[in-house]
Amino acid sequence: MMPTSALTPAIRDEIARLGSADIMVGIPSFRNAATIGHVVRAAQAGLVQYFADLRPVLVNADAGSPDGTQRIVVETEPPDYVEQILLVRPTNKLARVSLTYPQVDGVGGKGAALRTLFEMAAALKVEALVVVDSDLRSIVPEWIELLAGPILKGGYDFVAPLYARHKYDGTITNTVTYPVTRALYGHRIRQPIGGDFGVSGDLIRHYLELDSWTPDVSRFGIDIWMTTTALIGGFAVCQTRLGAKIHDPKDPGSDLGPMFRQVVGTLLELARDNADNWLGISGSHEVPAYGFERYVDPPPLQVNTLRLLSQFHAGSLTVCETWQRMLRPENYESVLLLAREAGELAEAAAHKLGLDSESGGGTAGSDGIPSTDELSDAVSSFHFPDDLWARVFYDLMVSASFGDIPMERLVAALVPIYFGRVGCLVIENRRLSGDQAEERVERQAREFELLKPYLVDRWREAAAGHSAATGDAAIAAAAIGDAAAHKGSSI
Ligand SMILES: Nc1nc2c(ncn2[C@@H]2O[C@H](COP(=O)(O)OP(=O)(O)O)[C@@H](O)[C@H]2O)c(=O)[nH]1
Ligand SMILES: [Mg+2]
Repeated sequence: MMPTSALTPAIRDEIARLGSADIMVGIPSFRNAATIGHVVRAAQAGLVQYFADLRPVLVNADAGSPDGTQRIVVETEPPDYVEQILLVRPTNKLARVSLTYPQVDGVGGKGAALRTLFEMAAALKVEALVVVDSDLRSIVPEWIELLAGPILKGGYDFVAPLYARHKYDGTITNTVTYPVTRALYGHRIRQPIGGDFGVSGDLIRHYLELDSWTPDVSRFGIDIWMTTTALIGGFAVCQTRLGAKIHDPKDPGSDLGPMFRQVVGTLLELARDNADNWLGISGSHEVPAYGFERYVDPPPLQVNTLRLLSQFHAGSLTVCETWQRMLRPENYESVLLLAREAGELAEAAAHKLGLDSESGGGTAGSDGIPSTDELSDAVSSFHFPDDLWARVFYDLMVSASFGDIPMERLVAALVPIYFGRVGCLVIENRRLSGDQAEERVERQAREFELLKPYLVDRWREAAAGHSAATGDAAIAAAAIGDAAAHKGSSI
């Protein structure tokens, strides 16, 4: 269903006051008082330095943060500060707005904030919208050019970021969204959920017309939804080299569960409803990258690998039945064995390191908990194979589209397996350089491509069975017949 968008009277007033603009920077936020001032200053300076002839507007869509985030946006250095640091006099006055966005169908979150930004951008008829996160430390004015330039100068509709990230950062991207988007839709977009994007006016209008918006899209599903619907819609997509992404750090084992469910749930629903778009595609191709290459070392992150392995094991006790129903028998057996092994290794390691079972809850390298390396050394024999991970994900896709278990339950059951997979990657990458870890991500992505026929075969089989059972000829046609005739690129 198309979401109902009720812009508040305050937002309508803003739109009426602003009239129109050429370029917009949008910043979603929730409790980012400590960092958003820097992002606003960088965006302002970028608009003046690189797009002096365009009429700019900067909009912050906030969740109603109690920490003064919105006040900082409107009170951060006045625009003449830009004149002092750049020695450029702005030709056009910069309109700077902070507003509290309305929920979409009763749901708030990053995606709901972006929906307000899309509606404002469309109402103001902007040519390019640049969206950047409010917890960024590494943003510089040039990012505005790097994200809007391909749209304004190159005719692109969607600009995805390319960053140097620490080898332990971006785990949802590395294990799911990058390899799956690449294997399904054939485009090698390295950061499909990076958070910092450029979008053309045409694509914004397309976004507002789609009826695939769900509650998860109103939350953290928004990024994969934007990227995937741009690909499905055939829009011109490129990447842009931004350098390092430095933002508020998150430990995958404690901070990323809900985000993982929202991102993966969105990816699965889009795959289910657009099978005729991806069934015929094999292989993948490079996506053009804009901007000069950079060499940077992102700051290190700590990950509690013992906790990841313990949570994988805990999953085998709590959601084992769902695993059994969503996975093929041989994959289920392998996952169960691995989860038990993870539990044993984590327990032995905790004992050896003198940690009580509670310490699994702390952050590696602090609170008396050993560093990522020390924890990982203690469980170094743990190995979760690339091909098993790909098969698990593909089994999940088939179950989510044709099985009788609700999507939320399936996605929740994948979370502990994802923890096991991430645990293995962190353990195995601990001695590798950033470049070597990147090569592992590529190897895994190739595995997803190699195994795509495994997915397609099972998808067609399940679709045929499903349509026989329900008499749903439309699904069968979409899944079997059309795929054969599909134009799909097969590079
Ligand atoms: N408006 C709004 N923004 C949010 C909400 N949750 C997160 N954000 C913003 O979305 C961006 C990305 O969130 P973050 O937690 O840094 O996620 P990550 O960096 O992608 O892991 C940041 O700018 C957040 O302030 C929310 O509920 N409402
Ligand atoms: Mg962040």
